[in-house]
Amino acid sequence: MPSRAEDEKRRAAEAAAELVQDRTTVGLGTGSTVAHLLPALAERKLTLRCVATSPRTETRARELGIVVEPFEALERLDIAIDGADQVAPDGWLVKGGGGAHTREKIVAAAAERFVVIADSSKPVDAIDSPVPLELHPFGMRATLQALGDVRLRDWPPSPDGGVIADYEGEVGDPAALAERFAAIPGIVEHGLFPAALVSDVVIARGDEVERLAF
Ligand code: A5P
Repeated sequence: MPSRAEDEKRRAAEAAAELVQDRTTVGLGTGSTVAHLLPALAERKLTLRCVATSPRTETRARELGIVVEPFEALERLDIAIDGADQVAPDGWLVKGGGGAHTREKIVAAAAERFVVIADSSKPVDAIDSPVPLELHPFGMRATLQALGDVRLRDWPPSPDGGVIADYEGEVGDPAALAERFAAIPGIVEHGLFPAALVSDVVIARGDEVERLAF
């Protein structure tokens, strides 16, 4: 029997799949919540052009008959749907638990509408660490020194060759921390997603699905 969290992920994902319109371009996120989105989308049998944020998502989507194109082929996306590790009340997110946040942020930023899907464990009062990071391997010791409180994940590199790590220090104001990260050149991308990127958050709590518009 699926756990309550799995059930909530499925409910949120199914509600988001209903937001996708026929003959549109769609960004597919990564993670265990998106794993429920893919069959729900495939079942709708729409004509879509999709891009995937990870090889995992790409493989699974293709298995389900969803057309996935390289992102080099599309300029803009009508909609992107993805999970999150933390969702703050003001719409800021932490993403990258699956290490795919660089591609996820590129896809979210290219989408007219970015929809976040989440189970009830994801809303938080305030964004906290860990914040996932993708680091450039060149000069990594210098980058780690500049970052301070960071732990490297014992993971293979990202599909783009980046080293996946987690910032474990103080977060405070996420906008200020995002600026600090942006000023460290060895950080390829960080997992703080500003509220300005987010259009909708679909959260399942038990049988209820709540949709917040930003
Ligand atoms: C992948 O890199 C992440 O950003 C995921 O979207 C995030 O970690 C949420 O994952 P789950 O849906 O598995 O909780």
